Amino acid sequence: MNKLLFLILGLMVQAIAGACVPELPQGANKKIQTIVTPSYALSFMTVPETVKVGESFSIDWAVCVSDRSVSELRSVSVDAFMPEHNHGMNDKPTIIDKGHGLYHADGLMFHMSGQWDYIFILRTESSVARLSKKVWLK
Ligand SMILES: [Cu+2]
Repeated sequence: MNKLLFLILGLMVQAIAGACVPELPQGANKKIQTIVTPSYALSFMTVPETVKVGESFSIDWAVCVSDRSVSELRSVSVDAFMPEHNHGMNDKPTIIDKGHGLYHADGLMFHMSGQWDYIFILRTESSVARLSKKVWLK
């Protein structure tokens, strides 16, 4: 998506929902995806940008908390699921908490073509939120 349009849309979403804006250092990566809920906002990018069936990839993401009533995040992880087949990935990714709401995961792989859901799991002491985004692979 055009960077300026993305920025404008981001500001509109922020204005409407009072959402925070996660700051993900994107470097040369052009494909940032964002998930916004009333409590959280999350931006992520895959490395490589285009994920292919049977090829291992990494994800970098940033999370921020919009709803001040939500207590501090204890852990954030990522997983992926194929809802049509009711299965996940073959291996668990390795997740690194880089601090300041930034995370990195290695070792993800979509082993089949079709629809997958990225699922980010955000845990506080008293709650678990699952933020998901669909992706289709040929
Ligand atoms: Cu499957």
